[in-house]
Amino acid sequence: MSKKGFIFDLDGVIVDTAKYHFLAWKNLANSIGVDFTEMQNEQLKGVSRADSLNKILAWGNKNISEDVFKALMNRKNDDYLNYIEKMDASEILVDVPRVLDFLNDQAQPIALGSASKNARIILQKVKLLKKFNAIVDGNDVNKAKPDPEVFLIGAQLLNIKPAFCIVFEDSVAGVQAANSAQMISIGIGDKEILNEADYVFKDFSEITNDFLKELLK
Ligand code: B16
Ligand code: MG
Repeated sequence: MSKKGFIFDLDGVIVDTAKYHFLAWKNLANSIGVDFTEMQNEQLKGVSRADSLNKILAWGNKNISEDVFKALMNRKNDDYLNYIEKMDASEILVDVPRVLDFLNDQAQPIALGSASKNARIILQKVKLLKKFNAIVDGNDVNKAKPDPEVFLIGAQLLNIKPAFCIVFEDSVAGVQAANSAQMISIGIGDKEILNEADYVFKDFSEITNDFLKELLK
């Protein structure tokens, strides 16, 4: 059995924090007179905080100064942090612990590759931080997904060549990032939406230990 590098996205793969991002962005957008729907929230998945605010401002035709922009980003994040403060292990998505434990048991290196600057706090809250050999989050990257930077840094930290890495992602931009890093991409979600991925599963309950063993060959 060979050593591979397994890289997990956070939001939409390990936990569903999209619902908290939605509430915090909606509060913020509405407070500046901009409508914000769940459909629009879909377009912010995997997108950085600053790029998300830029999209919301564009949807509402708003022009603001740099100082106000920073203040709005901080306000959204404070609100978001209040929501994730209450998170616990019950919010881990189905069968994620089984897959992480299986890979840990096989001594396979595991990294997190997330756009979120709050990734460490969230992993701590749901008590999964210790399962990861490396964490790459929004604080470590200059270029957002679909740029492969986040996953390439992950591979480097795990000391595994990109071609031997496997990425689990729920966003189109994330799947594209994994593909341009020359990694195997596994989409978690809808086959139609994630059609650029090498494999797609609805969730981890569909990913058997036998499938994981195949990836290790
Ligand atoms: P933060 P992921 C992403 O996480 C979210 O999908 C995206 O909606 C969010 O804007 C981004 O993190 C930044 O999050 O404001 O906490 O830094 O899917 O890359 O794990
Ligand atoms: Mg995601």
